[in-house]
Amino acid sequence: MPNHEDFNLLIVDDNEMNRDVLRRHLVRQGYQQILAAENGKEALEMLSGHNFDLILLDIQMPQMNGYELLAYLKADLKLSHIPVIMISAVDEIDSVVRCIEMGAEDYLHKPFNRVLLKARTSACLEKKRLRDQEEIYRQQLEEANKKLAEVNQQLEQLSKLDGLTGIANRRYFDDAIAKAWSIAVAEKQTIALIIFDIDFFKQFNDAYGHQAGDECLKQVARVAQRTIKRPHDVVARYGGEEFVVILPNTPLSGAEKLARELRQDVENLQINHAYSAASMYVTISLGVTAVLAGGDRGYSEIIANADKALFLAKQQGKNQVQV
Ligand code: GH3
Ligand code: MG
Ligand code: MG
Ligand code: MG
Repeated sequence: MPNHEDFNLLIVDDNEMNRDVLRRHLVRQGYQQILAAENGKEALEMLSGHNFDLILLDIQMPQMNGYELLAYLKADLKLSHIPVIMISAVDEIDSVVRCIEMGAEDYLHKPFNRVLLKARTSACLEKKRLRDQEEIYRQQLEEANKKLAEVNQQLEQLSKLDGLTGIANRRYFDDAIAKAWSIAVAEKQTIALIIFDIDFFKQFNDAYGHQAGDECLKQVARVAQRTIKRPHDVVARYGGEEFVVILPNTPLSGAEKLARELRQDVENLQINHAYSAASMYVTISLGVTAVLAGGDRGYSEIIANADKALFLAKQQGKNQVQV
């Protein structure tokens, strides 16, 4: 529970004696931060410079009266949350109803009963404190949810990257090929695919160790990313020592040219491989395919075709491109 002295109170009354009586009562109840205004206009000036927790508002005042000030407060987003207790000599039900309907928290008749004043003031302030606390929690919750969404997005992205090489993984590829295919169908474009696989990699691992094997995979992935550089192309680790490249809007001739470049770039890495029958360095075999998207064929067909071409490349002696 906060202390009474933490609350900021504003008395608005045109009668000096009324203001003093009210102030004295409130001070006796333990409130210390009490400001007073003579009319609505003066009150508004004070409101622009202070944060009040409660306003005790007279109705009949020259210039801006209590109704007018109340209406102004309730229409202002920055002020509407401040509770207002009307304190007035107007002893008519209509006036009470009007104030409550306009958003006043409570109503006290002058001359007021100090026990009633105490009870209503502290009830109002306690409600205000709880609402403020709720607002703080709500903001914290919103902040936490925002951070959670960011973390989830990062996790989602990480879950689509291959842990060893840092390039797209199989999951990413599965999404990407489906998207690229539907775009190709809509645009009536040719889509090409390259699947490649490191030659004699089992022997490489056996001879140089798994760590060297991992390092080799990383280098091959890096060089593939360097060679395949258009923004919509996707290089992914398909599994093990097998990689796949999606080339949207690319004819077979273009894909084949790229595949040959890639084969050369990997051999140029000059990763020694004494147990390869195809070269003195680590090499790859590549299968290339391209189809005009559309009709009733799906993208599984291009994957199967590229796989077949890769199989042929292995069969024909490895370290080569087949279509
Ligand atoms: P081919 O020339 O016909 O492709 O034969 P290969 O030996 O390359 O192919 P095989 O399928 O017989 O062996 C693939 C090897 O790749 C076996 C496996 O241990 C290795 N491999 C798969 N993933 C990883 C990896 O993440 N790290 C390492 N170091 N080796 C891997
Ligand atoms: Mg008055
Ligand atoms: Mg292999
Ligand atoms: Mg393989």
